[in-house]
Amino acid sequence: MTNNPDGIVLIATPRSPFARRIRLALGMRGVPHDVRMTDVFQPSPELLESNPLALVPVFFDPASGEWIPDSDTILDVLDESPVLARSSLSPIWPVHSVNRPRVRLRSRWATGLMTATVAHFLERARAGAPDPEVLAEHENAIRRTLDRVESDLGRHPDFWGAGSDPTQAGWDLAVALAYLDLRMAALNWRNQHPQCSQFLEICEKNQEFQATRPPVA
Ligand SMILES: N[C@@H](CCC(=O)N[C@@H](CS)C(=O)NCC(=O)O)C(=O)O
Repeated sequence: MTNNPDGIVLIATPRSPFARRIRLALGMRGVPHDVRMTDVFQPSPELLESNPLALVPVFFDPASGEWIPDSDTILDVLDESPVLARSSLSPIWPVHSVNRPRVRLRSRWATGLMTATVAHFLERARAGAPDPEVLAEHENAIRRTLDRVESDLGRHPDFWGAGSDPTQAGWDLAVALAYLDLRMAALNWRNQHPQCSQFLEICEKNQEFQATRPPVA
């Protein structure tokens, strides 16, 4: 039994990059919570009850008494949570109104990488032969986005927190790159994206990042 006075619960899977970004956001701030691991391919009654879409992550928000699906929505709820405010913990998104959308934009690129990698994996895993056009579409989106991130890391390092303290976009990028390693190792993304590679290397030194590493498939 963990010490969880606020009653925060996260339903997750060990490999979901969307769940990992929430596990990191909570873990790095030391917010007490319980993680309940599930299997999305054989959804438990608890998962179906908390999220009829049967997707993880799902977050129990003690302030509203509701189960919140979708990692972006969960981060928004956390950002305004009395738990963060009470303990003066760092907000999820920058407080400064000019920087906020710029960090969120970059976070969107990173979660877009996660979405395309999950879709590519599911296409390969589905019964019957995968559609090469669908696979190519996802792979092209991943390559284009990696190219954009690679140049942006040099141009706007602060919005990623490159070289110092990763922003939410920075952690999202690290999670997305690690997920690419797990699901699409053959892409060899490091070859043409040295800045991304260096960024991930730095994030990998973080204890919480290590603690949430997905098990090898
Ligand atoms: N937009 C959602 C995406 C969630 C999502 O796609 N989760 C995947 C795991 S990585 C899932 O639950 N998949 C179950 C399925 O496809 O049946 C988020 O940000 O949380």
